[in-house]
Amino acid sequence: MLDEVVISKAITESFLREFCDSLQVDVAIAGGGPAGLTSGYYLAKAGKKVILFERKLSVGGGMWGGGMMFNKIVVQEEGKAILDEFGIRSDGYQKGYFVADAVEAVSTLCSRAVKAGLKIFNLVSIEDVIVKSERVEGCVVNWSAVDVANLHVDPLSMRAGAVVDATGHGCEVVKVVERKLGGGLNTKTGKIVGEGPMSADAGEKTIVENTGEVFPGLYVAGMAANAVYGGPRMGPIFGGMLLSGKKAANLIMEG
Ligand code: 48F
Repeated sequence: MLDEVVISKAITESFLREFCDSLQVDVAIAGGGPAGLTSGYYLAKAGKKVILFERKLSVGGGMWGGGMMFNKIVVQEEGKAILDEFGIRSDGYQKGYFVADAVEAVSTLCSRAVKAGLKIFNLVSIEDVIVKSERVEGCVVNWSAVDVANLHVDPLSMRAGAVVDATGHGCEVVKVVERKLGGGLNTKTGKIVGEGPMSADAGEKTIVENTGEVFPGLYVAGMAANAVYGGPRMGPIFGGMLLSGKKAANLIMEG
């Protein structure tokens, strides 16, 4: 006969074992959109101990909804190579444009990343970072529900060799560093420049250029990179997100 207490113990004990094991990692990623998942996949595949915190119940960020809830995504030639590597099917639309199913894209990115070794904690937000000797050395997390309910509950902290801000348009982790340290970012103003209006081609190019270490120990990837460095948004073309996630992973592995 199934015992409710055994079920409860199985969940809590195995969750807490993995949570404790995650208090000291090589890389912590904020945000489980396409950039964060891609970064996590390449880092985990290379043998890094990597965890990802996603504020919402489900990962995938802005990818599920394609463009204006038409759940298809577009990628260009360079992005297609990453779709192929993950095994995400796509159809040629016209020269240089490929269309994929948004649900297949998110679910496959997530599945391949987790199977490569990425540990995902959903329903958890990164709200702060640990900074020592002017270097980000970890992140500070809390249940998203605490924030939603506006409860006064202290967070917990975990140490990480590198933190990746893949929080999308909000560039939330970089914002915390800017606010608390009064700037000091590796941008032309030392502060967040802010994202520009829609320009698909320029946005896709600059997002890869803008991916990198924005403060010692803190990397920025995906739409957050253009929000920090002042690149344009690009709408529902997603190759740049995948390429940016891969670039952030490579930079961390080289660094
Ligand atoms: O927004 P999101 O999909 O970011 P991305 O990977 O991709 C951007 C595209 O979806 C789209 C676009 C493409 O043309 O412009 O917007 O750069 O995913 C970001 C994820 O981060 C989570 C958020 O819920 C979303 O799933 N997130 C945001 N802030 C936090 C967070 C936080 N502080 N802690 C944890 N997760």
